Amino acid sequence: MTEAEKAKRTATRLAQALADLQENEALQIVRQRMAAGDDPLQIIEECQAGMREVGERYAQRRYYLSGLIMAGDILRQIMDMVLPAVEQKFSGHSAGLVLLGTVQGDIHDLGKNLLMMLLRSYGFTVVDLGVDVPPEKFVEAARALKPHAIGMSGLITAAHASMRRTTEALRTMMAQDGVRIPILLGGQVDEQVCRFVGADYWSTDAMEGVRLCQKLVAVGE
Ligand code: B12
Repeated sequence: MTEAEKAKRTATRLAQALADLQENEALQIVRQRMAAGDDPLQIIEECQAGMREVGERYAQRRYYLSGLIMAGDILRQIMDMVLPAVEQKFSGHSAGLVLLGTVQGDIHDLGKNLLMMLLRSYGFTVVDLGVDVPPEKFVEAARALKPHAIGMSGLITAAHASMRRTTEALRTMMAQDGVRIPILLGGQVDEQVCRFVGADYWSTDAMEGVRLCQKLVAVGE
């Protein structure tokens, strides 16, 4: 077996172990790969594939809510192992300020937290409003902080309407205060959702979110 084939096989094993809720096996694979110096971002990407499969099984009623909870718990442990290894690229000065939150009605936060930790490891200052954040709270924080970007996360369908309400409230505040702050969406979103919400950008990839924020800060300065 070539090195590339071996790598692909262990990658599949990690996504599979997570999808099968095999906690010990998943953690063991990550431990071994971290010790072998594997790319932490690649590990995170494979975990996302495993989590998508968990979601599929839940939708097909092969898993119950307890399955989602277990998968979330395994992913949290994996993130704890992997994220400290993501290099501190720009230590010492802030690369920019980003305001983040999961919108009202939604409590999913693993993806948002991942984005937050990646942004921080790339030197950003992040203010995290948490989950189930009402539009007024986004507006209040954005008005006080004037961040370089505002990121909203949402994974359930109902989050789209919340994102739209929040965007409308933020646009009103920006018009009153004479500022223009880019609004980014993440989670279960796409181009159509972005248009419905009236946001500026969307991504389903935390690393792409970081690159986007870097570009926005560069443009804004
Ligand atoms: C784990 C999980 C849970 C956990 C969440 C734990 C936690 N602390 O977050 C728990 C058990 C709490 C949960 C609860 C529920 N869940 Co749930 N859950 C999932 C699951 C399996 C994985 C989500 C996840 O963490 N993925 C891994 C992370 C890393 O990926 P991510 O969130 O997409 O984030 C990535 C990117 O999107 C991006 N990103 C994320 N945010 C942002 C923000 C910005 C600005 C940017 C740029 C990028 C970005 O970065 C991340 C890394 O690249 C999904 C399945 C799926 N397909 O996603 C279902 C899923 C989202 N859940 C679902 C449902 C139905 C529920 C419940 C309603 C179940 C219930 N009956 O109570 C509740 C929701 C309650 C509520 N009001 O929010 C459905 C939603 C269906 C829908 N269309 O509405 C899904 C799709 C499962 C399914 N197929 O049915 N869930």
